[in-house]
Amino acid sequence: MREKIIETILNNQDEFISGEELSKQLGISRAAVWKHIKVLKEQGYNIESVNKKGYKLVKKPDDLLTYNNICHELDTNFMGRKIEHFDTICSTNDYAKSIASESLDGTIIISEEQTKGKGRLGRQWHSKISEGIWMSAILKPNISPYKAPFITLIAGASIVSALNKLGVNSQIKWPNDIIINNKKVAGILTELSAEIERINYIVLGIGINVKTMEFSQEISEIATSLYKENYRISRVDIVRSIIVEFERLYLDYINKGLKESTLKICREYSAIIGKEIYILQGDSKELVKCIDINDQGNLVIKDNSDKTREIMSGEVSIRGVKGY
Ligand code: BTX
Repeated sequence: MREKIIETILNNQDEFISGEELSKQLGISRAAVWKHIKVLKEQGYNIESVNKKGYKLVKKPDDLLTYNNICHELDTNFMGRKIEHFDTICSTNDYAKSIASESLDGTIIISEEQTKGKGRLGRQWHSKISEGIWMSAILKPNISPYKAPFITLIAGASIVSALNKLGVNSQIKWPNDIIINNKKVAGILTELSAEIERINYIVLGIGINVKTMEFSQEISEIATSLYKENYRISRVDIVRSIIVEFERLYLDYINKGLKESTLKICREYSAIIGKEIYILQGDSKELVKCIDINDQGNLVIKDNSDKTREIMSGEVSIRGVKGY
């Protein structure tokens, strides 16, 4: 409905359109028109409202995550060739899964808000309106299902690489968190639909806190945002940059089996290699030293009896000794 309101106001060109006229044309009440206009203003639309004249659009927001804003002269082969942008949705991952079978490889779903954003293992992901990037990509790689977890590492590598190119000093907390100053700024949720031999599709969900200044109490100690860390970067630039970085690393892996470029970034920007960390699994908590990320993308650790072990992503959660 909000897109229709924008279209109607735009069709009126430089003239004001009254609330009454809008409600007549769109078949909704004047109160509903007012509510939508309020949200549009919150989203950054500069809409002039003058008593007895109505509404006029002065400027569209540059930072809205629409197809036009993101894909203008974007240098990719298949990522983001189709983008669906929502004002609000339950979860971009859930929606992406519901349309994945009929969708093109590289389709991206983005929403300004998620009402049921998800983390791993059914955890909640806070996704307030226009404060972050809540997006999912539908991927259809021709690889064996066991190779799919590496795509989480590719996503992590492309996020830090994109952020660092935009001047943000961020790190990867293997396998699926991006952190700044020991706090979580982004998370990755990879979901797979597969048969024994082949992948039907992968939904790669990425959540990045961009503009949030105040987090709910439950996560205020562990979460941060780019704005909170004094990085005022446009969401559109971040998404564009991630898509480009991701496609490069992903095609290296899918088409040529190359992992080196991803692993190099994961090691170079690792927040945990060389440090003591806690490994959490169910109710158990073990203090170990993190040694490396090996060529399979698994974490290599030394436990307290000095034994070297390999940990696969998805098995565990990790906490730093200091901070998150
Ligand atoms: P995770 O399970 O590693 O992290 C979830 C945990 O992180 C929560 O239990 C909570 O403690 C904390 N948390 C929740 N919200 C936030 C937040 N906004 N910032 C920092 N910490 C938070 C990480 O799972 C994977 C998250 C993927 C989110 C994307 S958004 C687009 C896509 N759609 C969807 O439903 N999920 C993905």
